[in-house]
Amino acid sequence: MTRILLLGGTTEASRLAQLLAEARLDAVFSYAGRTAAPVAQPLPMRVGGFGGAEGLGRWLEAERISHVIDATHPFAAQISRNAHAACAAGGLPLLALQRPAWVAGPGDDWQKVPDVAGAVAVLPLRPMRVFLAIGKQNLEAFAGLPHDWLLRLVDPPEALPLPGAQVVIARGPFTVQGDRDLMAAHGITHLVAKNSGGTGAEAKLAAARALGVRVVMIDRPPLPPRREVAKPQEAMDWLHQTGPALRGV
Ligand code: 3Y8
Ligand code: NAP
Repeated sequence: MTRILLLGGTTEASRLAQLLAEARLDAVFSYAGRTAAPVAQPLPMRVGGFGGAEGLGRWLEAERISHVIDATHPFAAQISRNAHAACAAGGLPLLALQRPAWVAGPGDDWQKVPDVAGAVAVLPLRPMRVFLAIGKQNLEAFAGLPHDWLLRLVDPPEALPLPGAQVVIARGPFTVQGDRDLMAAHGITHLVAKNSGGTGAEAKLAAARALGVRVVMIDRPPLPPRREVAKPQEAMDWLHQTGPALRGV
C-alpha cells in the first residue's frame, strides 16, 4: 500500500502536493512550523519537528509510510540528513526533489562563498548598503558589521541582532520589478543570497544584475548522497516506478 510523506516548504513541494492530490494518492505534507501561517496544501498536513532522525523513524513506522519525498529547501540540511538516516534504517525508498543551483550568467557580478561565515568575511570593511535576503535564521553572524541593512522576513520579528535594520515583511515568490524597485529605493550596493535555486527567490538576482549590485552568493551545505530529481513530475514517475514498497526489505 503506497503512503507518502512529503517533506515540504518550497515551491516545488507545493506543486508536487497538487499532483499527488490530483492522482488521489495517500500522502501527508509536512511543514517544520517555521512560519506563523504556512500556505495551505491540498493534502493532509502535519506541522512541527519529528524529534530528530529517531523520532522521524518512529513516525514513519507508526504512520506506515512506504515512500519519503524530501522536497525541502537546499539549505534545510538537518531534515534532509534525518530523512536520509531514517529511510536507510527503515529500508524505505527516499527521493529528493531539489531544484538546480543558480549559476552566474553574463552581466552577473557574483562573489561565491561556501557558507554564511564566508559571506561575512567578504563584505567590505567600509560601510555599505546591504540587502540580506537570507531570512531570519542566520542574521546574528552579521552583527557588529558597519553596514546599513535591508532585511526581508516572512513574519514580523520579535527581536533582531541587527539594530537599525530596515525590515520588509514579505513571503515570496517575488518579482524582478518589485525587487528592483526595493533595491533602488534603498540604494543597495550589495545583495547577500543563498543559492536556493528555483523560481521563487531568483527575481532579486535579475534585479541586482540590472542595477549593477554585487551579489554575495552562499553555496549550499553538503548533503548525503541520495536519489534526486528536479521536477515534480519526475517525482510522480519515481513513485510509479517504485510501486508499493514492502517495509523493511
Ligand atoms: C516555512 C512556507 C510555496 C513555497 C514558497 C522557494 C520559494 C517563497 C524564497 C528572499 C528570499 C528564504 C526564506 C524563501 C523563499 C519560497 C517558498 C521561499 C527565502 C516559506 C514557508 C516556510 C519558510 C521558511 C523560511 C525560513 C527562511 C526561508 C524566507 C510558508 C514561506 C530567505 C530562504 O522566519 C523564519 O524563520 C523563516 C525561515 C527557513 C530562511 C531563514 O533561514 O530564515 N524560508 N518559507 C516552512 C516550514 O515551516 O516547513 O510559510 O508558506 C516557503 C518559501 N520560502 O509553497 O510557495 O521555494 O524557495 N524563504 C532562501 O531561499 O534564501 C526568501 O527574501 O529573497
Ligand atoms: P533544517 O534546519 O533542515 O531543520 C531543522 C529541524 O526542523 C529539523 O531537524 C526538523 O526537526 C525540523 N524540520 C525541518 N523541516 C521540516 C519539515 N518539512 N517537516 C517537519 N520538520 C521539519 O530546516 P530549516 O532550514 O529550518 O527549514 C525549515 C523549513 O523551512 C523546511 O520545510 C524548509 O523546506 C523550509 N524552507 C527553508 C529555507 C531555508 O533557507 N532554510 C528556505 C525556504 C523554505 P526535528 O529534528 O525535530 O524533526
